[in-house]
This record gives sequence, structure tokens and C-alpha cells, in this order.
Amino acid sequence: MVSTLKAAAAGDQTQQDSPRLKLAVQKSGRLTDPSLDLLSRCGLKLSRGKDQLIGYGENLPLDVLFVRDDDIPDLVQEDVCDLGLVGLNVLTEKSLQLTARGFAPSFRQLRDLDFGRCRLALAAPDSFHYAGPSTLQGRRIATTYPQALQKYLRERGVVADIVTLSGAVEIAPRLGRADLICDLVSTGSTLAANHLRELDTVLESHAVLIQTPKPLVPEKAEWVRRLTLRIDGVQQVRESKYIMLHAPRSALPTIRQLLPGTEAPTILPLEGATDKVAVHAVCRENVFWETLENLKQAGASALLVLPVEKMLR
Ligand code: PRT
Ligand code: ZN
Repeated sequence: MVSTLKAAAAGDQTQQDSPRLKLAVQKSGRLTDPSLDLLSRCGLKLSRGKDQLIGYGENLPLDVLFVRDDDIPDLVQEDVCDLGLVGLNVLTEKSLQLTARGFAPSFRQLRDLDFGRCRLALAAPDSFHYAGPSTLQGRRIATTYPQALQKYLRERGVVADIVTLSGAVEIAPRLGRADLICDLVSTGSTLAANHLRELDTVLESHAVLIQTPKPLVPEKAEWVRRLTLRIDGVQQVRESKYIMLHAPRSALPTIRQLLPGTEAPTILPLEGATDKVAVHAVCRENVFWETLENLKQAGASALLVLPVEKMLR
């Protein structure tokens, strides 16, 4: 698979005049839509090729390779792609695998992203008596993440039998293949549906942007810099709100403390009112009803909360 992708990526490069960044994205799965949404918010317009393997950036020198998420760390490590969007769970497992084989993983982890959140967790049938990691001694644990699990167990001085599966881990205890499982969890409903109880977290995960360890030519490096700045802007905006209110000058110290995640707010005079001012601020955290109620109690009036469209610091 990786060699097919190498050929596709190389063919693509010869068609281009100036160097173009290649970014690996999951072809079809949980990370696909949020990854494409992020790129679109960063201003990228993509046209998908006939084979659907490559998306060409129409307005930026950036093309997207659509692949299985498990292939993304290799493609970036081997410099077939300059960048990749992948779950930290997959990246960690691959890094540990490389280390175990005596290679040094050298991807550069550029950004933590605000999607793909989940945790790799240990879970057991409801009837299993769990009293800390030592309870796992000598047990059979089914997982698709043997390296991450091994590291967790080793750090706790536990020796267990790791049963490596390629999927459907949650049914392993019912089939008698394992006593416990170590699998990805987000809402927990899959565990509940299989009468499994979460015991401990092995790894907290989210999507990350990774870069090849090889140095990039200056044009590509400049586009990576611009892309990461845009990603920062998009991620800040998702939580940010622009807040406007009127307040008595005397209430300003309290109001400043109540505004969540703001630096210096703008204070403007109000025509015809000497004791009142207008306060405008970007809040880099969500503004909840409780915050508005507290601001009102502190003397604020005419409160307005607006979404932020774009932000560049
Ligand atoms: O085909 P390809 O290999 O590309 O896809 P895949 O099937 O390996 O991966 P996919 O699309 O399922 O997940 C891609 C990435 O999304 C993962 O590597 C994680 O980084 C992230 N992610 C976030 C999750 C989940 N949440 C998640 N809940 N990946 C998988 N799950 C599964 C989990 O394995 C379990 O079966 O969802 C089930 C549990 O979900 P809840 O909500 O019931 O707890
Ligand atoms: Zn996968």
C-alpha cells in the first residue's frame, strides 16, 4: 500500500512547477470529516482526482493524499508526505513499534488538534474485581495497541498476556479470548453495550499534525509556517467569542476578572455618560449563561456575545 502511495505521490510531483506540500489524511473514517473541515477553514479548496487517492489544492500549493490512518506515520517518517493528520494513539503505537525494532521515530509533532478526542482504556466485564494495576498480573488482555499496553504494564511492574487483535476487541472477553480489553473509548457506549466497565486510562488521545523529519525546501517550510498559523487561528476561533457590554467605571476591576480568557479589553467612552463605558473583549473561552449573569450582577448592561469568524495573532 505504502509503495502504491509513493508512486502516486511521485507522479504528482512531476506535474507541478513549484514544490507542493503533501499532506496525508485518513481516507474514510472518524478523522476524515474534521480533517477536511480544518483544511477548508484554513482556506484550502480541494479538487479530488479520479482515483480519489489525491486531492489537489486549487488555491494553495498543498495536495492531500487519502490513506488508511495506520499508514500515515510511515508515509511521513519515510518522507513520502511532508505532513500528516493522525490520532496520537496511532502515532504513539507506531513510535513504540519503531523503538522496539531499534529505530528512532523522528516525526515532528507540530500541533495538537481539537478533534479526534478519545482515550485508550482498560476495561473488564462488570463481574471482574479490579483493585489497581496489580490485579492485571497474569491476565489475558486483548488489544489492537500492544506496544502502548506493554509500556503501561511495564511501568507498573505488571506481567500480563497481551492478545493482539486487528479489530472487534470489545467481544474478546465474551468469546473467551481474553479476560480484559484495552481499546479506544470516546462516549463509553460500546463498552456499556458489551457489559464492560472502564478501569484505567492507558493513553489520552486527540488528532495531531505531524511533519517529516527531513528538512523542507524553503518554499515548503514557509507554507508549513503559514498553515500552522492558520490552524492556530481556526482553533482559537472555535472557542472564542467577542463580547460587548456597558459598565460603570467603578465595576471595571470586577468585570475584567469575570471575562473568561481575555487579555486587555478595549474600554470606550459612551456619549453623554461620564460614569459609564463600553467594554469590548475577545474571550478565548466559551461564554456561558452563568458568566453573563455574573457580569450583570457586577453592574454590566447591554451585553452582546458574538461569534468570531477569523483570528490571526
Ligand atoms: O480504515 P482506517 O484504518 O483508516 O480507520 P480505522 O477504522 O482504523 O479508524 P477509525 O476511523 O475508527 O478511527 C480513526 C481515529 O479516530 C482513531 O485512531 C482515533 O484517533 C480516533 N477516535 C476517536 C476513535 C474513537 N474516537 C472511537 N471511539 N477511534 C475509534 N473509536 C472506536 C473504538 O475503537 C470503539 O470501537 O469507537 C468505539 C468506541 O466508541 P464509544 O463512543 O462507544 O466509546
Ligand atoms: Zn486504522
